Amino acid sequence: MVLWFAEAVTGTMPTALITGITGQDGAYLSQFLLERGYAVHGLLRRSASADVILERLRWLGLVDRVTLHDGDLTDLSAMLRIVQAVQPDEVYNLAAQSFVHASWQQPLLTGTVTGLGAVTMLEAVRIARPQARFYQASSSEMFGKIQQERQTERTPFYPRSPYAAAKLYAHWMTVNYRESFGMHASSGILFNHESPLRGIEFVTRKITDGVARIRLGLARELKLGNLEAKRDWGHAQDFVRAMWLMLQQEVPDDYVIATGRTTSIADFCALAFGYAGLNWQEFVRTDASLLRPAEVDVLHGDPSKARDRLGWAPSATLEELAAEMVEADLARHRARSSLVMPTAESMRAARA
Ligand code: NDP
Ligand code: GDR
Repeated sequence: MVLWFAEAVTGTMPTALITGITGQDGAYLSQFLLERGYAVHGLLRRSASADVILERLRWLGLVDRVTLHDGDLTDLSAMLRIVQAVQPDEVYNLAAQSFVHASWQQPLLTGTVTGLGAVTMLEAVRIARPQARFYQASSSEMFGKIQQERQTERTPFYPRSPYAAAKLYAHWMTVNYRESFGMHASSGILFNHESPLRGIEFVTRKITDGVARIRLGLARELKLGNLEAKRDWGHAQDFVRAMWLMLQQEVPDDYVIATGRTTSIADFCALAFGYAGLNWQEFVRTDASLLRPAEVDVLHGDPSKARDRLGWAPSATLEELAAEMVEADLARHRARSSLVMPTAESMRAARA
Protein backbone atom coordinates (compact mmCIF):
# COMPACT_ATOMS: atom_id res chain seq x y z
CA MET A 1 0.00 0.00 0.00
CA VAL A 2 1.17 3.54 -0.76
CA LEU A 3 2.32 5.65 2.22
CA TRP A 4 0.30 8.87 2.62
CA PHE A 5 1.70 12.02 4.14
CA ALA A 6 0.82 11.32 7.78
CA GLU A 7 1.78 7.68 7.64
CA ALA A 8 5.12 8.55 6.10
CA VAL A 9 5.78 11.05 8.93
CA THR A 10 4.55 9.10 11.93
CA GLY A 11 4.81 5.48 10.81
CA THR A 12 1.17 4.88 11.80
CA MET A 13 -2.00 4.96 9.74
CA PRO A 14 -3.31 8.51 9.43
CA THR A 15 -6.30 9.90 11.29
CA ALA A 16 -8.80 12.30 9.75
CA LEU A 17 -11.46 14.42 11.44
CA ILE A 18 -14.38 15.54 9.26
CA THR A 19 -16.96 18.16 10.25
CA GLY A 20 -20.08 17.75 8.11
CA ILE A 21 -19.51 13.98 7.91
CA THR A 22 -23.27 13.36 7.62
CA GLY A 23 -23.56 15.57 4.51
CA GLN A 24 -22.99 14.62 0.87
CA ASP A 25 -19.27 15.39 0.77
CA GLY A 26 -18.58 14.11 4.27
CA ALA A 27 -20.01 10.70 3.39
CA TYR A 28 -18.02 10.34 0.16
CA LEU A 29 -14.85 11.70 1.76
CA SER A 30 -15.21 9.13 4.57
CA GLN A 31 -15.47 6.37 1.98
CA PHE A 32 -12.44 7.69 0.09
CA LEU A 33 -10.29 7.93 3.24
CA LEU A 34 -11.36 4.55 4.64
CA GLU A 35 -10.35 2.94 1.35
CA ARG A 36 -6.88 4.41 1.93
CA GLY A 37 -6.57 3.04 5.43
CA TYR A 38 -7.38 6.17 7.41
CA ALA A 39 -9.05 6.12 10.80
CA VAL A 40 -12.03 8.41 10.18
CA HIS A 41 -13.66 10.52 12.90
CA GLY A 42 -16.60 12.83 12.38
CA LEU A 43 -18.63 15.51 14.06
CA LEU A 44 -22.29 14.69 14.76
CA ARG A 45 -24.63 17.37 16.01
CA ARG A 46 -27.36 16.19 18.30
CA SER A 47 -30.68 15.61 16.54
CA ALA A 48 -33.99 14.02 17.42
CA SER A 49 -33.82 12.38 13.98
CA ALA A 50 -30.46 10.65 14.27
CA ASP A 51 -31.63 7.70 12.13
CA VAL A 52 -32.33 10.00 9.19
CA ILE A 53 -29.18 12.08 9.70
CA LEU A 54 -27.04 8.98 9.24
CA GLU A 55 -28.73 7.96 5.96
CA ARG A 56 -25.84 8.92 3.68
CA LEU A 57 -23.27 7.01 5.72
CA ARG A 58 -25.70 4.09 5.81
CA TRP A 59 -26.20 4.24 2.01
CA LEU A 60 -22.45 3.78 1.62
CA GLY A 61 -22.28 1.11 4.34
CA LEU A 62 -20.02 3.21 6.56
CA VAL A 63 -21.95 3.86 9.79
CA ASP A 64 -19.98 1.29 11.76
CA ARG A 65 -16.64 2.17 10.19
CA VAL A 66 -16.37 5.78 11.37
CA THR A 67 -16.15 7.17 14.91
CA LEU A 68 -18.69 9.90 15.61
CA HIS A 69 -18.28 12.64 18.22
CA ASP A 70 -21.15 14.73 19.55
CA GLY A 71 -20.76 18.45 19.06
CA ASP A 72 -21.84 21.55 17.20
CA LEU A 73 -19.44 23.52 15.03
CA THR A 74 -20.33 26.73 16.84
CA ASP A 75 -19.23 25.35 20.23
CA LEU A 76 -15.50 26.01 20.69
CA SER A 77 -15.28 23.97 23.89
CA ALA A 78 -16.68 20.91 22.12
CA MET A 79 -14.39 21.37 19.12
CA LEU A 80 -11.38 21.69 21.40
CA ARG A 81 -12.36 18.56 23.31
CA ILE A 82 -12.78 16.58 20.09
CA VAL A 83 -9.56 17.76 18.43
CA GLN A 84 -7.70 17.08 21.68
CA ALA A 85 -9.12 13.56 21.90
CA VAL A 86 -8.75 12.59 18.23
CA GLN A 87 -5.35 14.21 17.56
CA PRO A 88 -6.05 14.21 13.82
CA ASP A 89 -3.41 14.42 11.09
CA GLU A 90 -5.91 15.96 8.71
CA VAL A 91 -8.99 18.07 9.46
CA TYR A 92 -11.66 18.64 6.81
CA ASN A 93 -14.06 21.45 7.70
CA LEU A 94 -17.11 20.65 5.61
CA ALA A 95 -19.90 21.57 8.06
CA ALA A 96 -22.01 24.55 7.03
CA GLN A 97 -25.51 25.88 6.52
CA SER A 98 -24.94 25.14 2.84
CA PHE A 99 -28.25 26.01 1.15
CA VAL A 100 -27.88 29.40 -0.55
CA HIS A 101 -31.63 30.10 -0.78
CA ALA A 102 -32.12 29.58 2.97
CA SER A 103 -29.33 32.01 3.79
CA TRP A 104 -31.57 35.04 3.12
CA GLN A 105 -34.10 33.73 5.65
CA GLN A 106 -31.36 32.79 8.15
CA PRO A 107 -28.49 35.24 7.60
CA LEU A 108 -27.34 35.26 11.23
CA LEU A 109 -27.36 31.50 11.59
CA THR A 110 -25.56 31.18 8.26
CA GLY A 111 -22.93 33.69 9.36
CA THR A 112 -22.50 31.92 12.69
CA VAL A 113 -22.15 28.39 11.32
CA THR A 114 -20.73 28.88 7.82
CA GLY A 115 -18.50 31.85 8.66
CA LEU A 116 -17.58 31.87 12.34
CA GLY A 117 -17.83 28.08 12.55
CA ALA A 118 -14.77 27.78 10.32
CA VAL A 119 -12.84 30.05 12.67
CA THR A 120 -13.99 27.98 15.64
CA MET A 121 -12.45 24.95 13.97
CA LEU A 122 -9.28 26.82 13.00
CA GLU A 123 -8.91 27.94 16.62
CA ALA A 124 -9.47 24.43 17.98
CA VAL A 125 -6.81 23.08 15.62
CA ARG A 126 -4.37 25.93 16.30
CA ILE A 127 -4.64 25.35 20.06
CA ALA A 128 -4.95 21.56 20.32
CA ARG A 129 -3.25 20.16 17.21
CA PRO A 130 -1.37 22.89 15.30
CA GLN A 131 0.57 20.44 13.12
CA ALA A 132 -2.63 19.00 11.60
CA ARG A 133 -3.34 19.80 7.98
CA PHE A 134 -6.58 21.78 7.54
CA TYR A 135 -9.01 21.86 4.63
CA GLN A 136 -11.66 24.58 4.32
CA ALA A 137 -14.68 24.02 2.08
CA SER A 138 -14.74 27.29 0.15
CA SER A 139 -17.20 27.84 -2.67
CA SER A 140 -17.58 29.13 -6.21
CA GLU A 141 -20.51 31.14 -4.82
CA MET A 142 -17.81 33.58 -3.60
CA PHE A 143 -17.40 34.64 -7.28
CA GLY A 144 -21.13 35.50 -7.36
CA LYS A 145 -21.55 38.34 -9.85
CA ILE A 146 -18.64 37.11 -11.90
CA GLN A 147 -15.79 39.46 -12.68
CA GLN A 148 -14.19 37.17 -15.30
CA GLU A 149 -15.79 34.82 -17.80
CA ARG A 150 -13.78 31.82 -16.50
CA GLN A 151 -13.06 31.90 -12.75
CA THR A 152 -9.61 31.05 -11.38
CA GLU A 153 -7.87 31.44 -8.01
CA ARG A 154 -7.03 35.02 -9.07
CA THR A 155 -10.54 36.12 -10.05
CA PRO A 156 -11.89 38.86 -7.70
CA PHE A 157 -14.78 37.76 -5.48
CA TYR A 158 -18.26 39.35 -5.50
CA PRO A 159 -20.57 37.42 -3.13
CA ARG A 160 -24.31 37.67 -3.84
CA SER A 161 -25.89 35.99 -0.79
CA PRO A 162 -25.44 35.81 2.99
CA TYR A 163 -24.09 32.30 2.39
CA ALA A 164 -21.44 33.51 -0.04
CA ALA A 165 -20.44 36.38 2.24
CA ALA A 166 -20.04 33.95 5.15
CA LYS A 167 -17.95 31.58 2.99
CA LEU A 168 -15.76 34.48 1.92
CA TYR A 169 -15.06 35.37 5.56
CA ALA A 170 -14.16 31.74 6.31
CA HIS A 171 -11.98 31.64 3.19
CA TRP A 172 -9.95 34.69 4.15
CA MET A 173 -9.63 33.51 7.75
CA THR A 174 -8.15 30.25 6.45
CA VAL A 175 -5.63 32.25 4.43
CA ASN A 176 -4.99 34.41 7.47
CA TYR A 177 -4.32 31.46 9.80
CA ARG A 178 -1.92 30.06 7.21
CA GLU A 179 -0.03 33.34 6.98
CA SER A 180 -0.24 34.33 10.68
CA PHE A 181 0.45 31.00 12.37
CA GLY A 182 2.14 28.98 9.64
CA MET A 183 -0.67 26.44 9.69
CA HIS A 184 -0.95 23.97 6.82
CA ALA A 185 -4.36 25.36 5.88
CA SER A 186 -5.77 25.09 2.35
CA SER A 187 -9.03 26.19 0.77
CA GLY A 188 -10.73 24.35 -2.03
CA ILE A 189 -12.88 26.74 -4.08
CA LEU A 190 -15.25 24.05 -5.22
CA PHE A 191 -17.83 24.53 -7.94
CA ASN A 192 -21.18 22.72 -7.66
CA HIS A 193 -20.87 18.98 -7.25
CA GLU A 194 -23.74 16.55 -7.10
CA SER A 195 -24.52 12.86 -6.62
CA PRO A 196 -27.31 10.52 -5.50
CA LEU A 197 -26.46 11.73 -1.97
CA ARG A 198 -27.13 15.41 -2.80
CA GLY A 199 -29.70 17.09 -0.51
CA ILE A 200 -33.20 17.11 -2.02
CA GLU A 201 -33.42 20.93 -1.85
CA PHE A 202 -30.62 21.48 -4.38
CA VAL A 203 -31.72 21.84 -7.97
CA THR A 204 -30.13 18.77 -9.62
CA ARG A 205 -31.48 16.37 -7.01
CA LYS A 206 -34.84 18.13 -6.97
CA ILE A 207 -34.96 17.54 -10.74
CA THR A 208 -33.86 13.87 -10.66
CA ASP A 209 -36.29 13.19 -7.81
CA GLY A 210 -39.03 14.92 -9.85
CA VAL A 211 -38.16 12.82 -12.90
CA ALA A 212 -38.45 9.63 -10.84
CA ARG A 213 -41.79 10.64 -9.33
CA ILE A 214 -43.24 11.58 -12.71
CA ARG A 215 -41.88 8.43 -14.36
CA LEU A 216 -43.49 6.26 -11.65
CA GLY A 217 -46.80 8.14 -11.74
CA LEU A 218 -46.31 9.70 -8.28
CA ALA A 219 -46.34 13.32 -9.56
CA ARG A 220 -47.51 15.22 -12.63
CA GLU A 221 -45.26 18.26 -12.64
CA LEU A 222 -42.12 19.81 -11.18
CA LYS A 223 -41.91 23.44 -10.03
CA LEU A 224 -38.59 25.22 -10.43
CA GLY A 225 -37.27 28.79 -10.20
CA ASN A 226 -34.77 30.37 -12.60
CA LEU A 227 -34.16 27.99 -15.51
CA GLU A 228 -31.60 30.23 -17.20
CA ALA A 229 -28.92 30.13 -14.46
CA LYS A 230 -25.82 28.17 -15.43
CA ARG A 231 -23.62 26.05 -13.22
CA ASP A 232 -20.37 24.10 -13.61
CA TRP A 233 -21.52 20.75 -12.20
CA GLY A 234 -19.25 17.84 -11.32
CA HIS A 235 -19.55 14.56 -9.39
CA ALA A 236 -19.01 14.76 -5.61
CA GLN A 237 -16.79 11.66 -5.65
CA ASP A 238 -14.34 13.39 -7.98
CA PHE A 239 -14.40 16.52 -5.84
CA VAL A 240 -13.61 14.86 -2.48
CA ARG A 241 -10.51 13.38 -4.11
CA ALA A 242 -9.35 16.93 -4.82
CA MET A 243 -9.79 17.86 -1.12
CA TRP A 244 -7.50 15.04 -0.09
CA LEU A 245 -4.93 15.85 -2.78
CA MET A 246 -4.65 19.41 -1.43
CA LEU A 247 -3.66 18.11 1.99
CA GLN A 248 -0.99 15.82 0.52
CA GLN A 249 0.95 18.82 -0.86
CA GLU A 250 4.07 20.02 0.90
CA VAL A 251 2.88 23.63 0.75
CA PRO A 252 -0.70 24.69 1.59
CA ASP A 253 -2.54 26.70 -1.05
CA ASP A 254 -5.94 27.49 -2.57
CA TYR A 255 -7.34 25.68 -5.60
CA VAL A 256 -10.34 26.05 -7.91
CA ILE A 257 -12.00 22.66 -8.47
CA ALA A 258 -14.40 22.61 -11.43
CA THR A 259 -15.12 20.63 -14.58
CA GLY A 260 -14.71 23.55 -16.99
CA ARG A 261 -18.15 22.93 -18.55
CA THR A 262 -21.16 25.09 -17.73
CA THR A 263 -24.79 24.09 -18.31
CA SER A 264 -28.15 25.80 -17.71
CA ILE A 265 -30.82 24.43 -15.39
CA ALA A 266 -33.05 23.98 -18.46
CA ASP A 267 -30.39 21.88 -20.17
CA PHE A 268 -29.93 19.75 -17.04
CA CYS A 269 -33.72 19.19 -17.10
CA ALA A 270 -33.43 18.05 -20.71
CA LEU A 271 -30.70 15.59 -19.74
CA ALA A 272 -32.45 14.12 -16.70
CA PHE A 273 -35.97 13.90 -18.18
CA GLY A 274 -34.49 12.68 -21.46
CA TYR A 275 -32.69 9.84 -19.67
CA ALA A 276 -36.11 8.62 -18.41
CA GLY A 277 -37.66 8.99 -21.87
CA LEU A 278 -39.63 12.14 -20.95
CA ASN A 279 -39.88 15.59 -22.56
CA TRP A 280 -39.07 18.06 -19.75
CA GLN A 281 -41.10 20.89 -21.26
CA GLU A 282 -44.30 18.91 -20.69
CA PHE A 283 -43.68 18.67 -16.93
CA VAL A 284 -41.59 21.61 -15.66
CA ARG A 285 -43.42 24.73 -14.46
CA THR A 286 -41.77 27.89 -13.18
CA ASP A 287 -42.74 29.31 -9.81
CA ALA A 288 -41.77 32.89 -8.94
CA SER A 289 -41.57 32.04 -5.22
CA LEU A 290 -38.47 29.94 -6.00
CA LEU A 291 -36.53 32.89 -7.45
CA ARG A 292 -33.74 34.35 -5.27
CA PRO A 293 -33.43 37.96 -4.09
CA ALA A 294 -30.09 38.11 -5.94
CA GLU A 295 -29.06 35.47 -8.44
CA VAL A 296 -25.69 34.09 -9.49
CA ASP A 297 -26.35 33.92 -13.23
CA VAL A 298 -23.41 31.86 -14.38
CA LEU A 299 -20.40 30.04 -12.95
CA HIS A 300 -17.71 28.55 -15.13
CA GLY A 301 -14.49 27.41 -13.51
CA ASP A 302 -10.98 27.05 -14.82
CA PRO A 303 -9.32 24.16 -12.91
CA SER A 304 -5.92 24.50 -14.65
CA LYS A 305 -3.99 24.98 -11.41
CA ALA A 306 -5.49 21.85 -9.84
CA ARG A 307 -4.76 19.89 -13.00
CA ASP A 308 -1.13 21.09 -13.17
CA ARG A 309 -0.21 20.97 -9.46
CA LEU A 310 -2.46 18.25 -8.05
CA GLY A 311 -2.79 16.10 -11.15
CA TRP A 312 -6.56 16.34 -10.63
CA ALA A 313 -9.17 15.94 -13.35
CA PRO A 314 -12.86 15.06 -13.16
CA SER A 315 -13.79 11.56 -14.31
CA ALA A 316 -17.60 11.65 -14.56
CA THR A 317 -19.47 13.48 -17.31
CA LEU A 318 -22.66 15.42 -16.63
CA GLU A 319 -24.59 12.83 -18.64
CA GLU A 320 -23.25 10.02 -16.42
CA LEU A 321 -23.99 12.04 -13.29
CA ALA A 322 -27.59 12.76 -14.32
CA ALA A 323 -28.16 9.09 -15.22
CA GLU A 324 -26.77 7.88 -11.87
CA MET A 325 -28.95 10.32 -9.96
CA VAL A 326 -32.14 9.44 -11.84
CA GLU A 327 -31.47 5.71 -11.32
CA ALA A 328 -30.95 6.24 -7.59
CA ASP A 329 -34.17 8.24 -7.25
CA LEU A 330 -36.13 5.65 -9.19
CA ALA A 331 -34.79 2.99 -6.82
CA ARG A 332 -35.69 5.07 -3.76
CA HIS A 333 -39.26 5.62 -4.91
CA ARG A 334 -39.64 2.00 -5.87
CA ALA A 335 -38.66 1.15 -2.29
CA ARG A 336 -41.75 3.25 -1.39
CA SER A 337 -40.38 4.88 1.74
CA SER A 338 -38.48 8.10 2.27
CA LEU A 339 -36.95 6.71 5.45
CA VAL A 340 -35.73 3.37 4.13
CA MET A 341 -33.33 3.96 1.29
CA PRO A 342 -31.84 1.06 -0.61
CA THR A 343 -28.09 0.88 -0.22
CA ALA A 344 -25.71 1.34 -3.13
CA GLU A 345 -24.94 -2.39 -2.78
CA SER A 346 -28.59 -3.48 -2.97
CA MET A 347 -29.09 -1.27 -6.06
CA ARG A 348 -26.18 -2.95 -7.81
CA ALA A 349 -27.58 -6.36 -6.91
CA ALA A 350 -31.05 -5.41 -8.18
CA ARG A 351 -29.62 -4.32 -11.52
CA ALA A 352 -27.46 -7.40 -11.91
P1 NDP B 1 -24.41 19.33 3.08
O1 NDP B 1 -25.44 20.39 3.26
O2 NDP B 1 -24.81 18.03 2.44
O3 NDP B 1 -23.76 18.96 4.50
C1 NDP B 1 -23.56 19.93 5.47
C2 NDP B 1 -23.02 19.26 6.71
O4 NDP B 1 -22.81 20.28 7.72
C3 NDP B 1 -23.98 18.24 7.35
O5 NDP B 1 -23.22 17.16 7.84
C4 NDP B 1 -24.60 19.02 8.50
O6 NDP B 1 -25.05 18.20 9.56
C5 NDP B 1 -23.38 19.81 8.95
N1 NDP B 1 -23.72 20.95 9.81
C6 NDP B 1 -24.53 21.98 9.54
N2 NDP B 1 -24.57 22.83 10.58
C7 NDP B 1 -23.78 22.30 11.55
C8 NDP B 1 -23.42 22.69 12.86
N3 NDP B 1 -23.90 23.83 13.39
N4 NDP B 1 -22.60 21.92 13.57
C9 NDP B 1 -22.10 20.77 13.04
N5 NDP B 1 -22.41 20.33 11.80
C10 NDP B 1 -23.24 21.10 11.06
O7 NDP B 1 -23.19 20.00 2.27
P2 NDP B 1 -22.20 19.35 1.18
O8 NDP B 1 -21.74 18.05 1.65
O9 NDP B 1 -22.84 19.49 -0.15
O10 NDP B 1 -21.03 20.41 1.19
C11 NDP B 1 -19.95 20.28 2.12
C12 NDP B 1 -19.30 21.64 2.32
O11 NDP B 1 -18.81 22.13 1.07
C13 NDP B 1 -20.22 22.73 2.84
O12 NDP B 1 -19.46 23.57 3.66
C14 NDP B 1 -20.67 23.47 1.59
O13 NDP B 1 -21.03 24.79 1.91
C15 NDP B 1 -19.40 23.40 0.78
N6 NDP B 1 -19.54 23.43 -0.65
C16 NDP B 1 -20.38 22.54 -1.27
C17 NDP B 1 -20.47 22.51 -2.64
C18 NDP B 1 -21.37 21.56 -3.34
O14 NDP B 1 -21.63 21.76 -4.54
N7 NDP B 1 -21.86 20.51 -2.68
C19 NDP B 1 -19.66 23.42 -3.47
C20 NDP B 1 -18.79 24.30 -2.70
C21 NDP B 1 -18.74 24.28 -1.36
P3 NDP B 1 -26.56 17.61 9.60
O15 NDP B 1 -26.51 16.35 8.76
O16 NDP B 1 -26.78 17.35 11.04
O17 NDP B 1 -27.47 18.64 9.00
P1 GDR C 1 -26.29 26.68 -5.49
O1 GDR C 1 -27.12 25.34 -5.74
O2 GDR C 1 -27.15 27.79 -5.02
O3 GDR C 1 -25.48 26.90 -6.72
O4 GDR C 1 -25.35 26.27 -4.26
P2 GDR C 1 -28.67 25.09 -6.02
O5 GDR C 1 -28.74 23.74 -6.61
O6 GDR C 1 -29.51 25.38 -4.83
O7 GDR C 1 -29.03 26.21 -7.14
C1 GDR C 1 -28.39 26.23 -8.40
C2 GDR C 1 -29.14 27.16 -9.34
O8 GDR C 1 -30.41 26.58 -9.66
C3 GDR C 1 -31.39 27.61 -9.63
N1 GDR C 1 -32.73 27.03 -9.39
C4 GDR C 1 -33.10 26.35 -8.30
N2 GDR C 1 -32.40 26.01 -7.18
C5 GDR C 1 -33.04 25.31 -6.23
N3 GDR C 1 -32.36 24.93 -5.13
N4 GDR C 1 -34.36 24.94 -6.34
C6 GDR C 1 -35.10 25.26 -7.45
O9 GDR C 1 -36.28 24.93 -7.53
C7 GDR C 1 -34.43 25.99 -8.48
N5 GDR C 1 -34.83 26.47 -9.70
C8 GDR C 1 -33.78 27.08 -10.24
C9 GDR C 1 -30.93 28.53 -8.51
O10 GDR C 1 -31.57 29.80 -8.60
C10 GDR C 1 -29.42 28.55 -8.78
O11 GDR C 1 -29.13 29.51 -9.76
C11 GDR C 1 -24.73 25.00 -4.20
C12 GDR C 1 -24.58 24.63 -2.72
O12 GDR C 1 -24.09 23.31 -2.63
C13 GDR C 1 -23.61 25.57 -2.03
O13 GDR C 1 -23.36 25.10 -0.70
C14 GDR C 1 -22.28 25.57 -2.81
O14 GDR C 1 -21.36 26.45 -2.21
C15 GDR C 1 -22.55 25.96 -4.25
O15 GDR C 1 -23.46 25.04 -4.82
C16 GDR C 1 -21.27 25.96 -5.09
